[in-house]
Amino acid sequence: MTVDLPLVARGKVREIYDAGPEQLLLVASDRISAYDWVLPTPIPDKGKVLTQLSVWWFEQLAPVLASFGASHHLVSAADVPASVAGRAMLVRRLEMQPVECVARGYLSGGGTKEYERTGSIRDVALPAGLVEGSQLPEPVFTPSTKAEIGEHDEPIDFPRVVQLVGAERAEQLRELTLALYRRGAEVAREAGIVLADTKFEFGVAPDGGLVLGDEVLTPDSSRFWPADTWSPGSVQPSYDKQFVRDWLTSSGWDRVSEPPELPDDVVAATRERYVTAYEQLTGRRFA
Ligand code: Q0Z
Repeated sequence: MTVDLPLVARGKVREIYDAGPEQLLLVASDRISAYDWVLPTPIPDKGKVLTQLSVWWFEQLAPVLASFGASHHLVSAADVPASVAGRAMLVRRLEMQPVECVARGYLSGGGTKEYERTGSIRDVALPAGLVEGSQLPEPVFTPSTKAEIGEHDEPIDFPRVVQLVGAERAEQLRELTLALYRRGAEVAREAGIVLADTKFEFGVAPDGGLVLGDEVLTPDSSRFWPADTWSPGSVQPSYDKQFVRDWLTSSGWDRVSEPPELPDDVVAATRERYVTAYEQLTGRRFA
C-alpha cells in the first residue's frame, strides 16, 4: 500500500498525502483500533469498505449540504493511484475548522458521564431518568477540540466554538451538523442500524464556502449499534468492533501492554460486519 506522494499526516488508521496545491489524497488502511490501541492484526478490506461507505454518504448528504449553501470535499474516488484503488479519496484541500462537530442522538460514553454529573449535555437540559443507551429527546451538538497526539478530544461549549470560528460560522456548524446527523440516523435506522452519535469535520474552501471534509458516517467516526438488540440501561454492543472487544477482554490482555494478534475467526467475523454494514446501508454489493 505504497503511494509515491509526500505524506502530510498519519492518523491511527489513515494517511493523508499531498496531491498538489489544491488537493489531498486520503487513504484508509485495514488497521483497526480498540481500547485506544491500534491492533497488530489488520481487518482485510476494512479501508475499502469505510472509504466506499464515506463516498456513498457524501452522495446521500449532498442535498442537505446544498440546503445550507455548503458542499463536500470529495473530488474523485476513481482517479487515485492503483496501489490504493478502492481505499482512497482525492479531496479538495481545505482550511480545516479547529472544531470537531459531534452530534449525539443517544446517551453514551462521555455524554452519559456529562449527563450523570450535570443533568444536561453542554447547554441542553435533559429529562431525569435517562440511562446509557437512551435516545435523547432531540439530537444535541457536542463539539470538541482536537487534542494533542495520544490525548482524547476535549469537550467544549458553544461559546468556545464562537471564540474559535466566530458567531455566524459557529451557528452554521451547529445547525448543519444536526441536520446531517438527522438525515444519517434516518437512513441508518431504515437499514437496522442505530446511529448513536457521529463526528463531522468541516473546512473552508478558498472562496469562503463551508465544506464537509474527512470521512463521514463510518463506524470509525460514529457509534453504530444493531437496532434489533438496542436496549437502554447498559453499554450497547458495537456494530463493528464487538467481536474484537469481546475477544480482547476474554484474552486476558491488560490494556497496558502491546495488544495480542487477533485469531482468524474474529478477523473474519469483523470483516463480515463491516461488509454487512456497507451492504445494508447502501443497498449495494461490496465488491
Ligand atoms: C483531515 C486526518 C487522515 C490523519 C487534515 N480536505 C482536507 N483539507 C485539509 N486537511 C484535511 C482535509 Cl480532509 C485533513 N485530517 C484528519 C485524516 C489522517 C488526519 F486521513 N487532517
